[in-house]
Amino acid sequence: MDKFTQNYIDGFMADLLRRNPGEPEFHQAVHEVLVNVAPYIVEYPHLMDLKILERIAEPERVVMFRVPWTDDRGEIRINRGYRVQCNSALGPYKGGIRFHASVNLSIMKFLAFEQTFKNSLTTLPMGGAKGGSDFNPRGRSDAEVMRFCQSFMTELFRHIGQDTDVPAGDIGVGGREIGYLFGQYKRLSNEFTGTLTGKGLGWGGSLLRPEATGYGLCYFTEQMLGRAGESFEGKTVLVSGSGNVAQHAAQKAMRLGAKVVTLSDSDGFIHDPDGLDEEKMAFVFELKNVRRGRISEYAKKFPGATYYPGMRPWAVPCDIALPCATQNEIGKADAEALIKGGCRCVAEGANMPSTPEAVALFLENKLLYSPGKASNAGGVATSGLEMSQNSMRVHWTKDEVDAQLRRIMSDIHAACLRYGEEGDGYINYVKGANVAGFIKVADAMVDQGLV
Ligand code: NDP
Ligand code: 2IT
Repeated sequence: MDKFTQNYIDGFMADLLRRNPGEPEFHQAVHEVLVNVAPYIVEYPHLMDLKILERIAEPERVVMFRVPWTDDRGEIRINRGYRVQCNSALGPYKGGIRFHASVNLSIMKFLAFEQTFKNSLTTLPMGGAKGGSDFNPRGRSDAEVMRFCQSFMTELFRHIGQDTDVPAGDIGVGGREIGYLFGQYKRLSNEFTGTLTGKGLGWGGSLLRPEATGYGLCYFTEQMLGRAGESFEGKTVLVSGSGNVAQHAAQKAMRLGAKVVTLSDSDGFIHDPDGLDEEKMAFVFELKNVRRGRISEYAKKFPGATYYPGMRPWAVPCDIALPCATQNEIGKADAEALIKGGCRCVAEGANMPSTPEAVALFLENKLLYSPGKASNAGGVATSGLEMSQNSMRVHWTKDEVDAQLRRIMSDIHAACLRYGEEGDGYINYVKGANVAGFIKVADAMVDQGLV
């Protein structure tokens, strides 16, 4: 890299750190994009003069609010709510809501920033946002979750709308929570609109939205493998997490002929050397989505499997890894273990699951490696399809949605190839996704003037 570009990167990061102290995840996400798009910005100096990336890294609006609620014992609880509306150059703000004890401003800003580039890659008209709360739904009754969601929405509702900002699910927010949030939004606004996605199928939801992130991840991975003359057939696959994304990634990989041997949660992971099958998958769906149990129960039910408390799955030998739990779940030592265990492909279902050190190792060792903003975009893309169906007041069939999801994942793959080719035939999907996602947002911002 030439000195001018390096100086631009160094100056940008110094300014970002000064303006946003104590936000390590946000710094990490911006830095990853910056190093890839800086050469492009240097090549097209009007983007530097117009401070396009500086503007993208300053969210258009950040809302932080008190969320008071009462637990089942009558005790008053206080949580903090967030909505970070990062960028609206391409369409209404769009992005999930996360309920997890770890939620803070840094995590919300990193996710909203990532979402802006991801949504650009989907080819659909959506800006980028993220929201959430440090509320921990684990162990809470349905009534407590409902009261929390109602209180959260009582403030959020004034900041969102079908043409303004359309939230959806993320960690800790699934069908149940979207139902409670939608009910309260409808009550306060006195309108039945498509202002949230991931809705129930009977009241405006899209077929395949629950499956879309995991299925889309596998469609993208198929494209990567296909280009290298390979497929899922007969491959050993590690999946982390056991929530929405992990469940459907595991199910699709299995149906495409892979042997999926791990699942996890924040307490540990299970290793099933025989691999998942339809019966085991049905158990996992019931365990996690109906009983809201822990993944350790899998090993009690299926004695061929072993539960490893307090550990992550990355040391299990494999061909393909699909991290689907949370940010920074693959560190340097985990990446080394994956490579040592024979892993040739890492496709991210979670947002930013690999640390910068892990990403560097994947790229140095020329793995097929795709960042979340490319390979997990199928979820938000199908949210975009849900918005279209709501606006048109129609309901597409599963096959119609699936065909569009496959087309979108294939288009994202093509965009990565276009901007990620390294000359020797190796595709740097990180660079491809960052540059392709950036160009569309940047061009729209140039067209729309200084706002
Ligand atoms: P869920 O809440 O359904 O599942 C999350 C899973 O990850 C659970 O198994 C959870 O275990 C585990 N997990 C969460 N936090 C941690 C942690 N700190 N350490 C270890 N494990 C953890 O969420 P999703 O499946 O929806 O989301 C998973 C990832 O995918 C996130 O990064 C999310 O941002 C991303 N994503 C989600 C999309 C969607 O459509 N839902 C779309 C695109 C990306 P436990 O039960 O122990 O907390
Ligand atoms: O990270 C993500 O892309 C999501 N959680 C899905 C967002 C959405 O609006 O469907």
